Amino acid sequence: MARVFIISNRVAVPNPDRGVHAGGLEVALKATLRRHDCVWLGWSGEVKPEGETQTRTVEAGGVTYIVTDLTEEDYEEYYNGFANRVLWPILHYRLDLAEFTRRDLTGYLRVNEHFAAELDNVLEPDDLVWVHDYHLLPLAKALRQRGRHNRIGFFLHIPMPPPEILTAMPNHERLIPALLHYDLVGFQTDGDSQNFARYLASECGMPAHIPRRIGVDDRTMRVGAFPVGIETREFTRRARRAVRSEFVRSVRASVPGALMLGVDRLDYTKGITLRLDAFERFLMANPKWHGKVSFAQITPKSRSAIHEYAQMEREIDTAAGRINGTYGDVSWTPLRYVNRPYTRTALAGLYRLARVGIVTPLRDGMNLVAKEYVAAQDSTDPGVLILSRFVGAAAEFEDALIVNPYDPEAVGAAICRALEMPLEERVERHRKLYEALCDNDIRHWGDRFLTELTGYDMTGSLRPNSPREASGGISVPARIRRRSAGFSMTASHHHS
Ligand code: ADQ
Repeated sequence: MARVFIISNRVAVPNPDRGVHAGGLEVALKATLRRHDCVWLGWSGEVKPEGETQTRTVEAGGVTYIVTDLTEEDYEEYYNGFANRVLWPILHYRLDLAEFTRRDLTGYLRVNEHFAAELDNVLEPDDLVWVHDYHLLPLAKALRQRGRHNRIGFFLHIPMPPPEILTAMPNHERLIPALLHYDLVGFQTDGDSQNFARYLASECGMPAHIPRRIGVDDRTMRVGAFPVGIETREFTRRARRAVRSEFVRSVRASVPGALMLGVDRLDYTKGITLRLDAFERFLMANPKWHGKVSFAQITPKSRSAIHEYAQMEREIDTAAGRINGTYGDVSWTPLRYVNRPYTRTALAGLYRLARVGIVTPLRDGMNLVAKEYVAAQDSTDPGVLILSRFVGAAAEFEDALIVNPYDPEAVGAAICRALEMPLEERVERHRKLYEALCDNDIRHWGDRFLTELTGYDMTGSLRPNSPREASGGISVPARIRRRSAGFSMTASHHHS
Protein backbone atom coordinates (compact mmCIF):
# COMPACT_ATOMS: atom_id res chain seq x y z
CA MET A 1 0.00 0.00 0.00
CA ALA A 2 1.19 3.50 -0.80
CA ARG A 3 2.75 5.46 2.03
CA VAL A 4 1.46 8.91 2.92
CA PHE A 5 4.18 11.53 3.36
CA ILE A 6 3.07 14.47 5.46
CA ILE A 7 5.25 17.53 5.10
CA SER A 8 4.94 20.53 7.39
CA ASN A 9 7.19 23.18 8.88
CA ARG A 10 7.06 21.70 12.38
CA VAL A 11 6.76 18.00 13.13
CA ALA A 12 4.98 16.81 16.25
CA VAL A 13 7.32 13.97 17.25
CA PRO A 14 5.86 12.39 20.40
CA ASN A 15 8.14 13.23 23.32
CA PRO A 16 7.33 11.66 26.68
CA ASP A 17 9.69 14.08 28.47
CA ARG A 18 7.82 17.17 27.38
CA GLY A 19 4.32 15.92 28.20
CA VAL A 20 1.60 15.76 25.61
CA HIS A 21 0.82 19.07 24.01
CA ALA A 22 -1.10 18.26 20.88
CA GLY A 23 -0.99 21.10 18.40
CA GLY A 24 -3.85 21.74 15.98
CA LEU A 25 -2.11 20.00 13.09
CA GLU A 26 -1.36 16.86 15.08
CA VAL A 27 -4.94 16.58 16.27
CA ALA A 28 -6.20 17.13 12.73
CA LEU A 29 -3.92 14.40 11.37
CA LYS A 30 -4.41 11.90 14.19
CA ALA A 31 -6.83 9.65 12.29
CA THR A 32 -4.68 9.78 9.16
CA LEU A 33 -1.56 8.84 11.13
CA ARG A 34 -3.41 5.94 12.71
CA ARG A 35 -4.99 4.56 9.56
CA HIS A 36 -2.24 4.89 6.97
CA ASP A 37 1.41 4.05 6.66
CA CYS A 38 2.70 7.58 7.35
CA VAL A 39 6.02 9.35 7.21
CA TRP A 40 6.04 12.90 8.63
CA LEU A 41 8.84 15.17 7.47
CA GLY A 42 9.75 18.70 8.56
CA TRP A 43 11.87 20.96 10.74
CA SER A 44 13.12 19.50 14.02
CA GLY A 45 12.59 22.85 15.78
CA GLU A 46 16.38 23.11 16.28
CA VAL A 47 18.65 25.80 14.91
CA LYS A 48 22.32 24.80 14.44
CA PRO A 49 25.41 26.54 13.08
CA GLU A 50 26.17 25.93 9.40
CA GLY A 51 27.82 22.53 8.98
CA GLU A 52 26.31 21.06 12.15
CA THR A 53 22.76 20.53 10.94
CA GLN A 54 21.46 16.98 10.75
CA THR A 55 18.51 15.02 9.51
CA ARG A 56 17.26 12.26 11.81
CA THR A 57 14.69 9.50 11.47
CA VAL A 58 12.62 8.54 14.51
CA GLU A 59 10.04 5.75 14.72
CA ALA A 60 7.24 6.24 17.23
CA GLY A 61 3.72 4.84 17.51
CA GLY A 62 3.79 3.28 14.03
CA VAL A 63 4.78 6.55 12.36
CA THR A 64 8.17 7.40 10.85
CA TYR A 65 9.32 10.95 11.59
CA ILE A 66 12.09 12.56 9.56
CA VAL A 67 13.24 15.80 11.14
CA THR A 68 15.83 18.17 9.81
CA ASP A 69 17.60 21.09 11.54
CA LEU A 70 17.76 24.64 10.18
CA THR A 71 20.80 26.91 10.13
CA GLU A 72 20.58 30.30 11.84
CA GLU A 73 20.36 31.90 8.41
CA ASP A 74 17.52 29.56 7.39
CA TYR A 75 15.66 30.31 10.59
CA GLU A 76 15.99 34.07 10.17
CA GLU A 77 15.25 34.24 6.43
CA TYR A 78 12.77 31.42 5.88
CA TYR A 79 10.91 31.22 9.20
CA ASN A 80 11.09 34.64 10.88
CA GLY A 81 11.59 36.32 7.52
CA PHE A 82 9.57 35.37 4.49
CA ALA A 83 7.08 32.99 6.18
CA ASN A 84 6.23 35.12 9.21
CA ARG A 85 7.01 38.66 8.06
CA VAL A 86 5.58 38.44 4.54
CA LEU A 87 3.26 35.48 3.95
CA TRP A 88 1.63 35.46 7.40
CA PRO A 89 0.59 39.16 7.38
CA ILE A 90 -0.35 39.29 3.69
CA LEU A 91 -2.42 36.11 3.72
CA HIS A 92 -4.18 37.61 6.76
CA TYR A 93 -4.93 40.77 4.73
CA ARG A 94 -2.33 42.87 6.61
CA LEU A 95 -0.33 44.44 3.80
CA ASP A 96 0.67 47.21 6.19
CA LEU A 97 2.71 44.78 8.32
CA ALA A 98 4.58 42.97 5.54
CA GLU A 99 8.36 43.50 5.41
CA PHE A 100 9.71 42.04 2.21
CA THR A 101 13.37 41.47 1.40
CA ARG A 102 14.78 39.47 -1.50
CA ARG A 103 17.20 37.88 0.88
CA ASP A 104 14.35 36.37 2.92
CA LEU A 105 12.67 35.09 -0.23
CA THR A 106 15.94 33.43 -1.24
CA GLY A 107 16.14 31.77 2.17
CA TYR A 108 12.52 30.63 1.87
CA LEU A 109 13.18 29.02 -1.52
CA ARG A 110 16.42 27.48 -0.23
CA VAL A 111 14.67 25.76 2.69
CA ASN A 112 11.93 24.52 0.35
CA GLU A 113 14.70 23.09 -1.87
CA HIS A 114 16.24 21.47 1.21
CA PHE A 115 12.94 19.83 2.21
CA ALA A 116 12.47 18.66 -1.40
CA ALA A 117 15.97 17.15 -1.43
CA GLU A 118 15.32 15.27 1.85
CA LEU A 119 12.04 13.99 0.47
CA ASP A 120 13.63 13.01 -2.82
CA ASN A 121 16.04 10.72 -0.92
CA VAL A 122 13.24 8.58 0.48
CA LEU A 123 10.21 8.88 -1.81
CA GLU A 124 8.96 5.87 -3.82
CA PRO A 125 7.03 6.48 -7.06
CA ASP A 126 3.62 5.49 -5.69
CA ASP A 127 3.88 7.36 -2.36
CA LEU A 128 1.38 10.15 -1.73
CA VAL A 129 2.65 13.52 -0.57
CA TRP A 130 0.54 15.92 1.51
CA VAL A 131 2.10 19.31 2.12
CA HIS A 132 0.80 21.67 4.82
CA ASP A 133 0.64 25.41 5.01
CA TYR A 134 2.21 28.64 3.85
CA HIS A 135 5.79 27.73 4.72
CA LEU A 136 5.92 25.29 1.83
CA LEU A 137 4.05 26.81 -1.13
CA PRO A 138 6.75 25.94 -3.75
CA LEU A 139 7.52 22.41 -2.52
CA ALA A 140 5.64 20.56 -5.28
CA LYS A 141 7.43 22.61 -7.90
CA ALA A 142 10.80 21.73 -6.37
CA LEU A 143 9.81 18.04 -6.44
CA ARG A 144 8.57 18.19 -10.03
CA GLN A 145 11.90 19.75 -11.02
CA ARG A 146 13.51 16.65 -9.56
CA GLY A 147 11.40 14.57 -11.94
CA ARG A 148 8.86 13.44 -9.34
CA HIS A 149 5.40 12.50 -10.67
CA ASN A 150 3.82 11.46 -7.35
CA ARG A 151 0.38 12.67 -6.37
CA ILE A 152 1.06 15.79 -4.31
CA GLY A 153 -1.59 17.67 -2.34
CA PHE A 154 -1.41 20.98 -0.50
CA PHE A 155 -3.59 22.33 2.31
CA LEU A 156 -3.51 25.97 3.39
CA HIS A 157 -4.47 26.36 7.07
CA ILE A 158 -4.63 30.14 6.92
CA PRO A 159 -6.77 32.40 4.67
CA MET A 160 -6.28 32.94 0.96
CA PRO A 161 -6.94 36.65 0.35
CA PRO A 162 -8.43 38.05 -2.85
CA PRO A 163 -6.08 38.89 -5.73
CA GLU A 164 -6.35 42.61 -4.99
CA ILE A 165 -4.32 41.88 -1.84
CA LEU A 166 -2.22 38.95 -2.99
CA THR A 167 -0.84 40.81 -6.00
CA ALA A 168 0.70 43.39 -3.65
CA MET A 169 3.10 40.71 -2.45
CA PRO A 170 6.44 41.19 -4.19
CA ASN A 171 7.18 38.13 -6.36
CA HIS A 172 3.65 36.71 -6.00
CA GLU A 173 3.89 35.75 -9.69
CA ARG A 174 6.72 33.38 -8.83
CA LEU A 175 5.09 31.82 -5.77
CA ILE A 176 1.34 31.56 -6.27
CA PRO A 177 1.36 29.97 -9.76
CA ALA A 178 3.80 27.42 -8.29
CA LEU A 179 0.71 25.95 -6.60
CA LEU A 180 -0.31 24.65 -10.04
CA HIS A 181 2.29 21.91 -9.58
CA TYR A 182 0.10 20.26 -6.95
CA ASP A 183 -2.59 17.74 -7.92
CA LEU A 184 -4.95 19.06 -5.26
CA VAL A 185 -4.98 22.41 -3.47
CA GLY A 186 -7.26 22.58 -0.42
CA PHE A 187 -8.48 25.59 1.53
CA GLN A 188 -10.48 26.09 4.73
CA THR A 189 -13.56 27.64 3.08
CA ASP A 190 -15.26 28.11 -0.28
CA GLY A 191 -14.44 31.81 0.01
CA ASP A 192 -10.71 30.99 0.12
CA SER A 193 -11.03 28.65 -2.89
CA GLN A 194 -12.87 31.34 -4.81
CA ASN A 195 -10.19 33.90 -4.00
CA PHE A 196 -7.59 31.51 -5.40
CA ALA A 197 -9.70 30.96 -8.51
CA ARG A 198 -9.98 34.73 -8.95
CA TYR A 199 -6.21 35.02 -8.70
CA LEU A 200 -5.79 32.34 -11.37
CA ALA A 201 -8.30 34.20 -13.55
CA SER A 202 -6.74 37.63 -13.21
CA GLU A 203 -3.06 36.64 -13.14
CA CYS A 204 -2.82 33.35 -15.00
CA GLY A 205 -5.42 33.83 -17.74
CA MET A 206 -7.76 31.11 -16.53
CA PRO A 207 -11.49 31.44 -17.16
CA ALA A 208 -13.20 33.50 -14.45
CA HIS A 209 -15.40 30.61 -13.42
CA ILE A 210 -13.03 27.88 -12.43
CA PRO A 211 -14.10 24.26 -12.82
CA ARG A 212 -13.15 21.96 -9.97
CA ARG A 213 -10.52 20.41 -12.19
CA ILE A 214 -7.92 22.18 -14.22
CA GLY A 215 -5.75 20.43 -16.78
CA VAL A 216 -2.11 21.33 -16.18
CA ASP A 217 0.15 19.72 -18.77
CA ASP A 218 -0.68 16.03 -18.51
CA ARG A 219 -2.05 16.31 -14.99
CA THR A 220 -5.35 17.46 -13.54
CA MET A 221 -5.26 19.92 -10.69
CA ARG A 222 -8.21 20.20 -8.34
CA VAL A 223 -9.15 22.95 -5.94
CA GLY A 224 -11.51 22.50 -3.00
CA ALA A 225 -12.59 23.45 0.51
CA PHE A 226 -11.76 21.03 3.35
CA PRO A 227 -12.75 22.89 6.53
CA VAL A 228 -10.76 21.70 9.54
CA GLY A 229 -12.82 20.49 12.50
CA ILE A 230 -12.18 18.91 15.90
CA GLU A 231 -12.86 15.56 17.56
CA THR A 232 -16.21 16.81 18.77
CA ARG A 233 -17.49 14.02 21.03
CA GLU A 234 -14.07 13.34 22.51
CA PHE A 235 -13.76 17.03 23.41
CA THR A 236 -17.25 17.10 24.94
CA ARG A 237 -16.38 14.13 27.16
CA ARG A 238 -13.09 15.73 28.14
CA ALA A 239 -14.87 18.97 29.14
CA ARG A 240 -17.49 17.08 31.15
CA ARG A 241 -14.75 15.34 33.13
CA ALA A 242 -12.62 18.46 33.47
CA VAL A 243 -15.23 20.62 35.23
CA ARG A 244 -14.97 18.27 38.19
CA SER A 245 -11.21 18.84 38.48
CA GLU A 246 -9.61 20.72 41.34
CA PHE A 247 -8.32 23.38 38.94
CA VAL A 248 -11.70 24.25 37.42
CA ARG A 249 -13.41 24.19 40.82
CA SER A 250 -10.89 26.67 42.18
CA VAL A 251 -11.40 28.95 39.18
CA ARG A 252 -15.16 28.78 39.64
CA ALA A 253 -14.82 29.64 43.32
CA SER A 254 -12.66 32.66 42.48
CA VAL A 255 -15.00 34.20 39.88
CA PRO A 256 -17.81 36.35 41.23
CA GLY A 257 -20.66 35.92 38.73
CA ALA A 258 -20.25 34.99 35.07
CA LEU A 259 -17.02 34.12 33.27
CA MET A 260 -16.23 35.31 29.74
CA LEU A 261 -13.29 33.52 28.09
CA GLY A 262 -10.91 34.33 25.24
CA VAL A 263 -8.16 31.85 24.22
CA ASP A 264 -5.70 32.80 21.49
CA ARG A 265 -2.04 32.67 20.62
CA LEU A 266 -0.69 36.20 21.08
CA ASP A 267 -0.93 37.31 17.47
CA TYR A 268 -2.09 40.53 15.82
CA THR A 269 -4.53 38.56 13.65
CA LYS A 270 -6.50 37.57 16.76
CA GLY A 271 -7.83 41.09 17.41
CA ILE A 272 -7.05 41.08 21.13
CA THR A 273 -6.48 44.84 21.48
CA LEU A 274 -9.85 45.62 19.88
CA ARG A 275 -11.46 42.91 22.01
CA LEU A 276 -10.21 44.58 25.20
CA ASP A 277 -11.52 47.87 23.82
CA ALA A 278 -14.93 46.21 23.33
CA PHE A 279 -14.88 44.88 26.89
CA GLU A 280 -14.04 48.35 28.20
CA ARG A 281 -16.96 49.85 26.27
CA PHE A 282 -19.23 47.14 27.63
CA LEU A 283 -18.17 48.00 31.18
CA MET A 284 -18.64 51.70 30.51
CA ALA A 285 -22.15 51.21 29.14
CA ASN A 286 -23.31 48.60 31.67
CA PRO A 287 -22.61 49.51 35.31
CA LYS A 288 -25.17 46.87 36.36
CA TRP A 289 -22.67 44.19 35.33
CA HIS A 290 -19.82 45.60 37.43
CA GLY A 291 -18.70 43.00 39.92
CA LYS A 292 -20.80 40.34 38.15
CA VAL A 293 -18.66 39.34 35.17
CA SER A 294 -14.95 38.51 34.78
CA PHE A 295 -13.17 38.25 31.47
CA ALA A 296 -10.28 35.75 31.34
CA GLN A 297 -8.08 36.22 28.29
CA ILE A 298 -5.61 33.33 27.96
CA THR A 299 -2.88 34.23 25.53
CA PRO A 300 0.43 32.36 25.35
CA LYS A 301 3.14 34.48 23.75
CA SER A 302 4.44 33.58 20.30
CA ARG A 303 6.99 34.96 17.84
CA SER A 304 8.20 37.61 20.32
CA ALA A 305 11.36 38.01 18.21
CA ILE A 306 9.29 39.88 15.61
CA HIS A 307 8.89 43.61 16.23
CA GLU A 308 5.09 43.79 15.71
CA TYR A 309 4.55 41.05 18.27
CA ALA A 310 6.62 42.79 20.95
CA GLN A 311 4.78 46.06 20.29
CA MET A 312 1.39 44.34 20.52
CA GLU A 313 2.39 42.76 23.85
CA ARG A 314 3.03 46.24 25.25
CA GLU A 315 -0.28 47.61 23.92
CA ILE A 316 -2.25 44.78 25.47
CA ASP A 317 -0.43 45.11 28.82
CA THR A 318 -1.29 48.80 28.88
CA ALA A 319 -4.96 48.24 28.04
CA ALA A 320 -5.25 45.47 30.64
CA GLY A 321 -3.75 47.70 33.34
CA ARG A 322 -6.10 50.54 32.40
CA ILE A 323 -9.24 48.36 32.50
CA ASN A 324 -8.45 46.86 35.89
CA GLY A 325 -7.28 50.20 37.25
CA THR A 326 -10.44 52.01 36.13
CA TYR A 327 -13.12 49.43 36.90
CA GLY A 328 -11.56 46.96 39.32
CA ASP A 329 -12.23 46.71 43.00
CA VAL A 330 -10.40 44.97 45.81
CA SER A 331 -13.00 42.20 45.56
CA TRP A 332 -13.31 42.13 41.75
CA THR A 333 -10.77 41.94 38.92
CA PRO A 334 -12.72 42.56 35.68
CA LEU A 335 -9.94 41.28 33.40
CA ARG A 336 -7.60 38.37 34.04
CA TYR A 337 -4.94 38.47 31.39
CA VAL A 338 -2.74 35.37 31.39
CA ASN A 339 0.24 34.53 29.16
CA ARG A 340 0.71 30.84 29.81
CA PRO A 341 -0.40 27.70 27.98
CA TYR A 342 -2.81 25.23 29.58
CA THR A 343 -3.37 21.54 28.97
CA ARG A 344 -6.22 20.60 26.64
CA THR A 345 -8.15 19.24 29.60
CA ALA A 346 -7.78 22.42 31.66
CA LEU A 347 -8.87 24.48 28.63
CA ALA A 348 -11.85 22.19 28.03
CA GLY A 349 -12.95 22.72 31.64
CA LEU A 350 -12.58 26.49 31.39
CA TYR A 351 -14.60 26.56 28.16
CA ARG A 352 -17.41 24.68 29.88
CA LEU A 353 -17.32 27.00 32.83
CA ALA A 354 -17.51 30.13 30.67
CA ARG A 355 -20.94 31.67 30.09
CA VAL A 356 -19.51 33.53 27.08
CA GLY A 357 -16.79 32.45 24.63
CA ILE A 358 -15.36 35.40 22.74
CA VAL A 359 -13.54 34.72 19.46
CA THR A 360 -12.97 37.94 17.53
CA PRO A 361 -9.96 37.63 15.21
CA LEU A 362 -9.58 40.21 12.48
CA ARG A 363 -8.88 37.31 10.13
CA ASP A 364 -8.40 33.58 10.77
CA GLY A 365 -8.26 30.54 8.49
CA MET A 366 -10.67 28.47 10.60
CA ASN A 367 -10.25 29.02 14.38
CA LEU A 368 -10.44 25.86 16.42
CA VAL A 369 -11.02 27.67 19.70
CA ALA A 370 -14.57 28.54 18.51
CA LYS A 371 -15.20 24.86 17.75
CA GLU A 372 -13.71 23.66 21.04
CA TYR A 373 -15.84 26.17 22.97
CA VAL A 374 -19.06 24.85 21.39
CA ALA A 375 -18.04 21.21 21.88
CA ALA A 376 -17.28 21.82 25.58
CA GLN A 377 -20.70 23.23 26.54
CA ASP A 378 -23.35 21.56 28.67
CA SER A 379 -26.20 21.27 26.15
CA THR A 380 -28.84 21.81 28.87
CA ASP A 381 -27.29 25.10 30.02
CA PRO A 382 -24.84 26.19 27.32
CA GLY A 383 -22.77 29.35 27.05
CA VAL A 384 -22.94 31.75 24.12
CA LEU A 385 -20.30 32.06 21.39
CA ILE A 386 -19.47 35.54 20.11
CA LEU A 387 -17.76 35.03 16.77
CA SER A 388 -16.01 37.30 14.30
CA ARG A 389 -17.45 37.20 10.80
CA PHE A 390 -13.87 37.09 9.48
CA VAL A 391 -12.92 33.58 10.64
CA GLY A 392 -13.39 30.42 8.58
CA ALA A 393 -15.58 28.91 11.32
CA ALA A 394 -18.20 31.62 10.72
CA ALA A 395 -19.17 29.85 7.47
CA GLU A 396 -20.35 26.83 9.51
CA PHE A 397 -21.48 28.70 12.64
CA GLU A 398 -24.33 30.99 11.56
CA ASP A 399 -25.99 30.51 14.95
CA ALA A 400 -23.22 32.15 16.93
CA LEU A 401 -23.54 35.87 17.73
CA ILE A 402 -21.69 37.02 14.63
CA VAL A 403 -19.89 40.35 15.04
CA ASN A 404 -17.61 42.74 13.21
CA PRO A 405 -14.43 42.79 15.35
CA TYR A 406 -13.52 46.24 14.04
CA ASP A 407 -16.60 47.70 15.76
CA PRO A 408 -15.91 47.62 19.53
CA GLU A 409 -19.26 49.21 20.42
CA ALA A 410 -21.12 46.46 18.55
CA VAL A 411 -18.94 43.78 20.17
CA GLY A 412 -19.59 45.42 23.56
CA ALA A 413 -23.33 45.21 22.88
CA ALA A 414 -22.95 41.54 21.85
CA ILE A 415 -21.23 40.80 25.20
CA CYS A 416 -24.26 42.24 27.00
CA ARG A 417 -26.67 40.31 24.79
CA ALA A 418 -24.74 37.07 25.36
CA LEU A 419 -24.73 37.53 29.14
CA GLU A 420 -28.46 38.24 29.20
CA MET A 421 -29.59 35.64 26.65
CA PRO A 422 -32.49 33.49 27.93
CA LEU A 423 -31.86 29.79 28.47
CA GLU A 424 -34.23 28.73 25.67
CA GLU A 425 -32.37 30.76 23.03
CA ARG A 426 -28.98 29.58 24.31
CA VAL A 427 -30.07 25.94 24.07
CA GLU A 428 -31.49 26.38 20.57
CA ARG A 429 -28.42 28.18 19.22
CA HIS A 430 -26.08 25.66 20.82
CA ARG A 431 -28.05 22.72 19.38
CA LYS A 432 -27.56 24.04 15.85
CA LEU A 433 -23.89 24.84 16.41
CA TYR A 434 -23.27 21.38 17.82
CA GLU A 435 -24.99 19.79 14.81
CA ALA A 436 -22.71 21.75 12.50
CA LEU A 437 -19.71 20.46 14.47
CA CYS A 438 -20.84 16.84 14.25
CA ASP A 439 -21.43 17.18 10.50
CA ASN A 440 -17.76 17.98 10.03
CA ASP A 441 -15.82 15.85 12.48
CA ILE A 442 -12.05 15.94 12.06
CA ARG A 443 -11.83 12.16 11.90
CA HIS A 444 -12.99 12.28 8.29
CA TRP A 445 -10.94 15.30 7.23
CA GLY A 446 -7.72 13.52 6.25
CA ASP A 447 -9.58 10.74 4.45
CA ARG A 448 -11.64 13.26 2.49
CA PHE A 449 -8.52 15.06 1.38
CA LEU A 450 -6.64 11.86 0.46
CA THR A 451 -9.66 10.42 -1.35
CA GLU A 452 -9.90 13.58 -3.43
CA LEU A 453 -6.14 13.52 -4.03
CA THR A 454 -6.03 9.94 -5.26
CA GLY A 455 -9.48 9.40 -6.73
CA TYR A 456 -9.66 6.31 -4.49
CA ASP A 457 -11.75 5.80 -1.41
CA MET A 458 -9.16 6.15 1.36
CA THR A 459 -11.52 5.46 4.25
CA GLY A 460 -11.02 1.72 4.00
CA SER A 461 -8.86 -0.36 1.73
CA LEU A 462 -7.61 1.23 -1.47
CA ARG A 463 -10.68 0.61 -3.61
CA PRO A 464 -11.08 2.44 -6.92
CA ASN A 465 -13.63 5.19 -6.49
CA SER A 466 -13.63 7.19 -9.65
CA PRO A 467 -11.11 6.91 -12.43
CA ARG A 468 -8.76 9.84 -12.59
CA GLU A 469 -9.24 11.64 -15.88
CA ALA A 470 -8.34 14.97 -17.27
CA SER A 471 -11.39 15.24 -19.52
CA GLY A 472 -13.69 18.14 -18.86
CA GLY A 473 -10.82 20.13 -17.42
CA ILE A 474 -9.27 23.16 -19.00
CA SER A 475 -5.69 23.70 -19.97
CA VAL A 476 -3.32 26.15 -18.43
CA PRO A 477 -2.31 28.64 -21.13
CA ALA A 478 1.16 27.96 -22.51
CA ARG A 479 2.54 31.30 -21.29
CA ILE A 480 1.72 30.37 -17.70
CA ARG A 481 3.19 26.92 -18.09
CA ARG A 482 6.33 28.57 -19.39
CA ARG A 483 6.39 31.15 -16.63
CA SER A 484 5.66 28.59 -14.02
CA ALA A 485 8.03 25.99 -15.43
CA GLY A 486 10.70 28.60 -16.06
CA PHE A 487 10.84 29.66 -12.43
CA SER A 488 14.14 28.26 -11.39
CA MET A 489 15.09 28.05 -7.75
CA THR A 490 18.78 28.37 -8.42
CA ALA A 491 18.30 31.47 -10.55
CA SER A 492 16.73 33.19 -7.55
CA HIS A 493 19.75 32.89 -5.28
CA HIS A 494 20.82 36.48 -5.50
CA HIS A 495 21.23 38.51 -2.34
CA SER A 496 19.81 41.95 -1.87
P1 ADQ B 1 -3.83 28.79 15.01
O1 ADQ B 1 -3.64 30.17 14.48
O2 ADQ B 1 -2.80 28.32 15.97
O3 ADQ B 1 -3.96 27.71 13.83
P2 ADQ B 1 -6.48 27.94 16.20
O4 ADQ B 1 -7.25 27.31 15.12
O5 ADQ B 1 -7.32 28.79 17.08
O6 ADQ B 1 -5.28 28.87 15.73
O7 ADQ B 1 -5.84 26.78 17.06
C1 ADQ B 1 -5.20 27.03 18.26
C2 ADQ B 1 -5.06 25.74 19.08
O8 ADQ B 1 -4.17 26.00 20.15
C3 ADQ B 1 -6.40 25.32 19.68
O9 ADQ B 1 -6.53 23.93 19.60
C4 ADQ B 1 -6.30 25.79 21.14
O10 ADQ B 1 -6.98 24.97 22.05
C5 ADQ B 1 -4.80 25.74 21.39
N1 ADQ B 1 -4.45 26.79 22.36
C6 ADQ B 1 -4.63 28.12 22.26
N2 ADQ B 1 -4.26 28.75 23.40
C7 ADQ B 1 -3.82 27.81 24.23
C8 ADQ B 1 -3.30 27.82 25.58
N3 ADQ B 1 -3.20 28.92 26.33
N4 ADQ B 1 -2.93 26.64 26.09
C9 ADQ B 1 -3.05 25.51 25.38
N5 ADQ B 1 -3.54 25.44 24.14
C10 ADQ B 1 -3.92 26.56 23.56
C11 ADQ B 1 -3.92 27.70 12.38
C12 ADQ B 1 -4.83 28.71 11.69
C13 ADQ B 1 -6.26 28.50 12.16
C14 ADQ B 1 -6.69 27.06 11.88
C15 ADQ B 1 -5.67 26.07 12.42
C16 ADQ B 1 -5.98 24.64 12.00
O11 ADQ B 1 -4.39 30.04 11.98
O12 ADQ B 1 -7.13 29.40 11.51
O13 ADQ B 1 -7.94 26.82 12.50
O14 ADQ B 1 -4.36 26.39 11.97
O15 ADQ B 1 -6.09 24.51 10.61
